[in-house]
Amino acid sequence: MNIEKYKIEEYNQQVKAKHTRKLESLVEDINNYEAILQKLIDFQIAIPSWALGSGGTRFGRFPGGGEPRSLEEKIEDVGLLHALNKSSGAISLHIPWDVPKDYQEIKTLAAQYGLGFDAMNSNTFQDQPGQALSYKFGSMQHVNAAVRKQAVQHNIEVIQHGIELGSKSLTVWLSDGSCFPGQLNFRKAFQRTLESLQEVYAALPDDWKIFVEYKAFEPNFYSTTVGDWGQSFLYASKLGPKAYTLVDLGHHLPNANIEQIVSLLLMEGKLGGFHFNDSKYGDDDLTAGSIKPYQLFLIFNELIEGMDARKMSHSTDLGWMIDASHNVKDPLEDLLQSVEAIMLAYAQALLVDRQALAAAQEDNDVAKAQEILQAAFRTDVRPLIAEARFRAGGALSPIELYRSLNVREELVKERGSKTVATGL
Ligand code: RM4
Ligand code: MN
Ligand code: MN
Repeated sequence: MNIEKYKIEEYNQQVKAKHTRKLESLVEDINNYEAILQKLIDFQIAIPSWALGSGGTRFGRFPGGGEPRSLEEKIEDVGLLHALNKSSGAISLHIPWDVPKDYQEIKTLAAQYGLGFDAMNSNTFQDQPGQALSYKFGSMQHVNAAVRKQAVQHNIEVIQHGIELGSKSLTVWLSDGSCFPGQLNFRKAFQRTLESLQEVYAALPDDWKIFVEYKAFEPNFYSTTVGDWGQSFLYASKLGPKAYTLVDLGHHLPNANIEQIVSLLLMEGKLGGFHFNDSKYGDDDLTAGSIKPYQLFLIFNELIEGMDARKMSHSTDLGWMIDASHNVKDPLEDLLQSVEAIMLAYAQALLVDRQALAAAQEDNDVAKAQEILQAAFRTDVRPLIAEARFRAGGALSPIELYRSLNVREELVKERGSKTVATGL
């Protein structure tokens, strides 16, 4: 399915007057309005290929129908999102769930929707049919060198797929760890993992980055071999300049100060990428900003502060991705909501009066510092995001248009109600 340009324009015409009214009163209070708007237009968030179908838990799965049956249909889905919001200009693939049959065809299709290929993701957390050796006791940390080799080889294959598609980065998330005390020698597990990662690093093209993702728990529940940002930072530092830490918002222990982690990683030049989602308890993979929007804003506040200090480009110097799972919502609606929440947090953080904040900090004026942050956070920037979308050719309200065009119903008609997308 395709959303024609004229349908977006028609819709925008209907709601334009109301939008303009709201925008005008907001713009009065914003100094560098045009510059902020351009930043919002430039900002793109990659969509994970594995989040286009219904997620599940170990208790069950309740698919809503019309799920993409192939890589082509996943690209089509991301194309729909991008047509509506103009902020989802890339797809992040997970191998072997998304092995392309014909690279050229896939590239052409993606280009038709204006999409690029973001980070490639490897998978050594599941055994695949026909796989020689099992990852039950880990992959890159495994006591058996042959298992480690298999995991390294898989990652090299993922890089090769990525090169063909024009991707520039590899995300490695390892589920390796232990479930019980005594199961593992922590030091040996670390060393083996490092050696395996070094082999993958050696196969990385010069203009590529490798992102080492960390996670505190699950599926291993006693220890994780890349368990927190300290361990990820250690691997990334030992690997070399092409290696970075990736922060997935759901991968911390409760109440972790993620904004502080982000700030220090940026200071060290080792923050590479992001997986956005939200959570109440753990790796819940909920819609970004649905539980702790203030935390999302505070993270963006540090991102902007840290990136500006290093003169980094907001839109291109870090890998921005969503990593989510949708058990009860239409995945496409959920992703539209996530992108919107990320854009809102970004816009609010752009509004922070940085000079005044720095002065309040130097003065130990705690109340003033809080006032400055909360003034930005409590600004309703929705019209600003809508305007950026409008100028880029997207819909003023993507979800409203998605619903009025009956996109999901159309997808169910085309694909059927019992389709299952590859992924988790
Ligand atoms: C993991 C992690 C990875 C993702 C998998 C599917 O929890 O977040 O980024 O590749 O889930
Ligand atoms: Mn992730
Ligand atoms: Mn996760």
